[in-house]
Amino acid sequence: MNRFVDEVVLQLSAGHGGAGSVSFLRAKYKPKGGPDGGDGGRGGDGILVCKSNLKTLSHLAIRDRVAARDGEPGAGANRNGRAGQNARIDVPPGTIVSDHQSGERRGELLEEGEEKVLLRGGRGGRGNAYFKTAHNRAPRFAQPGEPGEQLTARFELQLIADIGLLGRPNAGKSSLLRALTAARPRVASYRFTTRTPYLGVFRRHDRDVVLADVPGIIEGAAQGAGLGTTFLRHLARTAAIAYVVELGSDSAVESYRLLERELATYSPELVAKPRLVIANKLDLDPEHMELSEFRRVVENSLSNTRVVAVSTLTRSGLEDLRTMLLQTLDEGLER
Ligand SMILES: Nc1nc2c(ncn2[C@@H]2O[C@H](COP(=O)(O)OP(=O)(O)OP(=O)(O)O)[C@@H](O)[C@H]2O)c(=O)[nH]1
Ligand SMILES: [Mg+2]
Repeated sequence: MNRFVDEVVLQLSAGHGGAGSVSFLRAKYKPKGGPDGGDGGRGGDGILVCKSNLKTLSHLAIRDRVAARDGEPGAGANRNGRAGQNARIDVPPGTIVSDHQSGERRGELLEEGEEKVLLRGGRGGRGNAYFKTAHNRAPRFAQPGEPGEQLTARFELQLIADIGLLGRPNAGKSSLLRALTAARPRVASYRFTTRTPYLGVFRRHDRDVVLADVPGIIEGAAQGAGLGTTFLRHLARTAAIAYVVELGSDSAVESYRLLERELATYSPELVAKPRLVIANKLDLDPEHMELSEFRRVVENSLSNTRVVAVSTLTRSGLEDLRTMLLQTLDEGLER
């Protein structure tokens, strides 16, 4: 399954501990043998494992529960039960797991190979052999196993990118990702071509910069219009945001304001990140009439906001753009 899934709720349970055994040695000629009930085995843990070959949570969306195995009960002749097998749950880097009911964050996995025990299996119960004392040489009781931990877990994926591309549909975000990186998202002349986030990497001064192309946002996106704003979660980890507007239809200023507005409604933290403004489709504004006006408005409204003009069609301005993206990233990393 290749669907892009970035949110899943799953019922998770660790294994219960096995019960301790009540047993007495029964050997010929030894009618009153001592207690020999073994301990139960511990229940398996629920463990998260970070796997960088995974890019989405779609492999978890097809299940509704994951359970580790219970420990086996103890038995006579002091035999201890075997421990239950752990449940290992693979997740992509950038996964956050929280308690679905309380919202409490329970874990976050960022790097390949990282593991986290999310739920502990129950301890096995002691068998009756353990309870033998001078006063009670033949205990007729043993401990039950402890229950394993349970959790209704919410898995949320936040992609790991340095800079997010934010823009209205058709502004040319995917074209930019194609022009700057080896990523190959679809580009088309209709709105909402991109329906799921897409990552691309470019190299500059021996550093890798990861860009995230997310679906376009429209007026009212924060209230769910268009594809809504839930995919903006993938901008949460970025150090900076690049606003992409298109020249050529006299809508650049209005677009910019709309992006700011929708982003502010979604998350004040995202608006506060360092930003770069990319005016794309410069080829459609050959006299730079719209560009000059756009620059004037944007650079006046926020003193340290820079505007870079490019055309992915003619490839003009792309070198400057790479340099400025790196500068903006560094600004974000210094904070
Ligand atoms: N003239 C011109 N057209 C461009 C330029 N960049 C992109 N386009 C065109 O604009 C249209 C939209 O480009 P996309 O890259 O798909 O836009 P997007 O922002 O990813 O759009 P959504 O995925 O729908 O949000 C396509 O027809 C592109 O060919 C440019 O620099 N100049
Ligand atoms: Mg696109």
